[in-house]
Amino acid sequence: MTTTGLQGEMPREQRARRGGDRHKHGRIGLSAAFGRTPGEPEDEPRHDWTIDEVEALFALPFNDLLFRAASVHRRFFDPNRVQISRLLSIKTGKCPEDCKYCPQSAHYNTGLVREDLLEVETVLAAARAAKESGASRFCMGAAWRGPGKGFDQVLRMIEGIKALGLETCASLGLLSAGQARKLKGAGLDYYNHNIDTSSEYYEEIITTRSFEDRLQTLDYVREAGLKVCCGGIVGMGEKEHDRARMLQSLANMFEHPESVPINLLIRIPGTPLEGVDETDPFDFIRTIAIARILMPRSHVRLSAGRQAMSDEMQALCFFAGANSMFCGERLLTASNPSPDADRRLFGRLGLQPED
Ligand code: SAM
Ligand code: DTB
Ligand code: SF4
Repeated sequence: MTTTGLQGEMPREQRARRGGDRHKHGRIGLSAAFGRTPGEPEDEPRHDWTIDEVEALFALPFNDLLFRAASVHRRFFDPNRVQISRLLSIKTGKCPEDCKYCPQSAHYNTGLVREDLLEVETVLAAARAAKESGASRFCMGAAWRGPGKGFDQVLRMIEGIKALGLETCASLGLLSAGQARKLKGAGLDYYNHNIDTSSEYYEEIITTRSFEDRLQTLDYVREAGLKVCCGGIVGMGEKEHDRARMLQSLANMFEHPESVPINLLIRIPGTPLEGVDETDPFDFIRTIAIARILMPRSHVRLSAGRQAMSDEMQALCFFAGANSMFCGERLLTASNPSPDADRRLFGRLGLQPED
């Protein structure tokens, strides 16, 4: 029986809803908004959030929500430390999947320059540079449905990056149980695999695989003993209810993902989502704050989309509990703020990289 996804011995989506009975008080009251649910040990992460509770958090006045999120953040983390990861696209473009947000899908013409799987040495040189620039984790992304030929080459990359003393993360698409075990054997620390949105909205965004497929891979990743990096995207035309359902699915997993990337959609010309309405920055910050409250011990990553954010918006994200980010001019294919801009921001906010 699989274990990661969502709790217990039930089908996954049902498991996501388990525990709803224990906290069936609909919209939470003010005391819960400012603290913990009565009777709940303060430091015990919960896995039984109801949709009503999560939606009630979205409905809180902004200041109340941020106060609560910042209070949770301070109980579990130094609020002035941010974990720094560096991202590299090791295989770029021509992906068979049809994710409507993605510049790398072969279904859309985004003008992207495609690139075959990089050589091990090229990746190790990038990892060395990332370490020198202060990153503690090196993350590799591949435009694959899942690993095929080239997988052994990726295993060698992981071994080499580990030997440099960096943490490793890979995002290679759907995995088999055996592939997850091989990644663990090569020394991989984290596997990134996002649920991206609510299970209901998922098929509006991707038709070539299902939400259930993603949960299956996450189960294999957990069973192999890897840490999970799993989050989603805000700003794809989803409703607040979908954001609440996405966060509920993450928080009700059997174990919370150790890393929760919250991406702001980068609207890429040529993708079906290029013309979607701009997201209200406060709604994005709310999503970060609620991720922090629901998954108090996880690193919440202020992930893609920082280039379109003001310094003030990023500062509010850090206040709301974001404590991880990608540094370096490039994410996978899209641009990211320059290291200089990030250094200035850290200086102005008194933030320090996490060791
Ligand atoms: N192919 C693998 C997969 O889909 O799992 C790994 C790479 S994929 C690019 C990793 C994640 O990047 C996606 O799950 C999505 O959350 C994020 N992403 C891709 N394009 C994005 C965009 N335009 N804006 C924000 N996030 C994006
Ligand atoms: C994640 O949640 N965001 C990263 C990482 N995991 C692999 C990827 C963001 C990609 C943004 C679009 C691009 O650079 O192509
Ligand atoms: Fe392919 Fe991943 Fe992009 Fe989807 S998000 S098109 S799977 S690279």
